[in-house]
Amino acid sequence: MSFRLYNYVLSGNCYKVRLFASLLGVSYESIAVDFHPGQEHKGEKLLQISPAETLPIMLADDMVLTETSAMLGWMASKFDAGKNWWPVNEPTKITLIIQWLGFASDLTLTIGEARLHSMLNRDVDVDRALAGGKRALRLLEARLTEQSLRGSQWLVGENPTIADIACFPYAALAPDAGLEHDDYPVIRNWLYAIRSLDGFVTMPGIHEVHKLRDTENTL
Ligand SMILES: N[C@@H](CCC(=O)N[C@@H](CS)C(=O)NCC(=O)O)C(=O)O
Repeated sequence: MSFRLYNYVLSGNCYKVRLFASLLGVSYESIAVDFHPGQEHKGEKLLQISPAETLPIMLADDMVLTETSAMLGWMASKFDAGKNWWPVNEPTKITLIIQWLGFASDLTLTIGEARLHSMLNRDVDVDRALAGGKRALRLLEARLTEQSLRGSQWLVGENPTIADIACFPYAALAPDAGLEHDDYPVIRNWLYAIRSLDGFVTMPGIHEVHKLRDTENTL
């Protein structure tokens, strides 16, 4: 196995790693953690592995990783032979990708927090989280609009990169937090483009692109 992932099915951050592993065709060992209601990520067993009290946790190459940006960067460096997902030799792209990886953390702290409240009844400052989530969706819409005028569907350059993977889950899960996609047509196109990638996998709240025709039982 290439790495071990301490994983929770409803976590958008864990899903970033599951999705990227599937797009790269990489297999890994998944350990299910009872995040809710068990709070196992704060329990003795996991604190011995990582004191961060967050999921996911990745064990890879003797490292204990707790930041999904680092996990995606490591996976791309290790398994993407074409170097499109993390184009190390292109300084401008790498810089912009790092910027959008930072933005992905803002999505966790805004949409992710509001979603914890609406789905798991977590006590959070919902007004702050929702206001931040709306601001983040506006920024994302503006960036993707700018890119579409350049002829690209993706956040950086002309191909999907780890920036798209990092920002995708919480942008896609915004309706779970009470933020609908209606006002963001370019985000909707981008979500569709990611859901159409070969190797795409779902999580609860994010479904596959609809098949328009059942190919197995046609007339
Ligand atoms: N900085 C980490 C944060 C990961 C994170 O916030 N994970 C959430 C689950 S999606 C978590 O474990 N939160 C702890 C909690 O809410 O108790 C990253 O971006 O990867």
